Amino acid sequence: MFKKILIANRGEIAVRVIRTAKEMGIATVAVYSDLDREALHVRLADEAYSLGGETAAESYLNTEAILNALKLSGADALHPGYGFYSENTDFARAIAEIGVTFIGPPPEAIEVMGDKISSRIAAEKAGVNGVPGTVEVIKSHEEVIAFGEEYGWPVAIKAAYGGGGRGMRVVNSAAEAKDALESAQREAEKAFGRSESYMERYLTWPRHVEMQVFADNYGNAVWLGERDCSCQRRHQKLIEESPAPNFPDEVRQAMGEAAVKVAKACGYRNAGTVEFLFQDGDFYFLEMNTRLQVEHPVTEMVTSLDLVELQIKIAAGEPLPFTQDEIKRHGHAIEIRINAEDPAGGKFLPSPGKITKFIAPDGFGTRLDAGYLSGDTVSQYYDNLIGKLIVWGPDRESARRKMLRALGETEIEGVATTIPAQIALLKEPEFIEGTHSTKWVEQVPAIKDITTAIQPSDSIDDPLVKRDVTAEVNGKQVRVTLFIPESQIGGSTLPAAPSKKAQGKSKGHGGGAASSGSGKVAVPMQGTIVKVNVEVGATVAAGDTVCILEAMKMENAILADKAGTVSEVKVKPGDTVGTGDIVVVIS
Ligand code: MV4
Repeated sequence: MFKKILIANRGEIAVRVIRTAKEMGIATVAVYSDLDREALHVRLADEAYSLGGETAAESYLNTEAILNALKLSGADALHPGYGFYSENTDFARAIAEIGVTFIGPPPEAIEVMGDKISSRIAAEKAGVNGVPGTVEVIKSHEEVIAFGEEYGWPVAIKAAYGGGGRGMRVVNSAAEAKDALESAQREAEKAFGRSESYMERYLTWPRHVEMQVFADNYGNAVWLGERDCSCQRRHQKLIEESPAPNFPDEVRQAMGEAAVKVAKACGYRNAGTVEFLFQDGDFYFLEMNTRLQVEHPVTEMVTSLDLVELQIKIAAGEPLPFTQDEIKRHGHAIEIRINAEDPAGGKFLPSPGKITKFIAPDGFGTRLDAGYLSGDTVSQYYDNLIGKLIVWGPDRESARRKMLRALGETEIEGVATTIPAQIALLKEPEFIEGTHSTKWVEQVPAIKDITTAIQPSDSIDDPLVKRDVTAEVNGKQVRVTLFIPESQIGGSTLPAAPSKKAQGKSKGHGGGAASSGSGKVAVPMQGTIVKVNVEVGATVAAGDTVCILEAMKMENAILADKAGTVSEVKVKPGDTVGTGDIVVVIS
């Protein structure tokens, strides 16, 4: 077994892994960016190493800094969590080269499942079908028309090297084929650098049902059960549950066996998830996620298995400790993702800031996996998942009621959260009946009616000031870096220095409230300008798009807040902007 695991991640998933490693008697090593110096995962780990930097690229994606932390700590294994390096085969190979075990699948399996066409071919070879369609790259729109005429409309055009719905177009008739193909290829080229597309029959009311699998190094592979993640908005999951509602046991069995076949076909090891679309009693392979997923706790709650413990044991070379027949599922689990986003008006705008109050729910069958406590700050630079609330009940309706009860006692102030949206969704008849689909959330009127004002934080930030001082440890001089609250510096003997600029804090949610009507058009969130629609001297009407901001994997139109003449354009395509930055001035 490993002696020391470095967790190359942050937030709730780093906390999640640290907890299990500690329970197994394994030492834990955290890594952190400058902004996460006092984050919960750092506080809980046995040791912590600075990566430096603020953005993900500067810190959690800084290979050299992580390799250095591995060397300094002497960790013999690394858990990547999800995101960041979890599906990066160059990184997995780089740590293997210095003798550190990557707690995850082999790089070859990650590569096979990394693109849509090769994963679809791998699944089909294993006898598991995707939605009826082609595995060849589309050469002309005539192929789309021929396919639609043969299999029926609508047809989905998808990016071969994409994901998350980008580069996907729904074609309803022959007349739409040409424009849709061109538009899909353009978006794929822009998003993924490759325009290749393929097509499938488009399912109009599918559910997203995924199957958790595990494989060891000795040819054993099992499925643990499915999760229904249909309740999502723009590919951001809001509610996940297991078992899937209205899901016959024969289908579960067949899907589980199909998932194991896919895993075996690609030489899979460790934890993986095979995603399917489910409609009218049939399921179709979509893709395989070669990592531990955010929603893994619902599987843990119904199987009573610790998936992180299993991951660590398998990576350490232990065989799966049970056979397929020994896996038992009982009851029903529901998870909601608590994101620092403001669902007001159905917009779900990022809401970073300091969590000034966080009262966690409790009680029988209630589990909170959070990466933050009261007083911690959610940075604009990372994923804004504060944590997950997971409940277990003997059946779906009791779990649903327990979730509403638990959400009712949860209090979060300082940042807005998605909780009001989840409360509304959990009360909708379609959710209660389990007749919703992946297209449902966007149609629920109650979501657009949410008026949650952000609970503002009135605490004044006391920025930390960095000081290098000389200290003596057992008589030996060492240079020590201290981070001291600015307010405590006044009367001290430490040298005075200009205070660190306070982190950009956004108060102007909802499309640049700070500039409303002023003509100073600001962006509501951090992102990249992908298009500028106006030039100096142009006449604009209020509501005209002045530029397109790409943020949170989506394009957002930035609108003129008043009519007038453009007097300044401060950005060009490719520029990165921060929350509240002014992009265009209208006079
Ligand atoms: C589909 C589909 C319907 N028919 N394919 C979107 C992202 C990508 N991973 C697959 N996606 C879909 N593919 C066919 N042939 C509907 C979706 C889809 C979806 C799938 C899973 C989870 C959420 C979704 C939301 C919208 C559309």
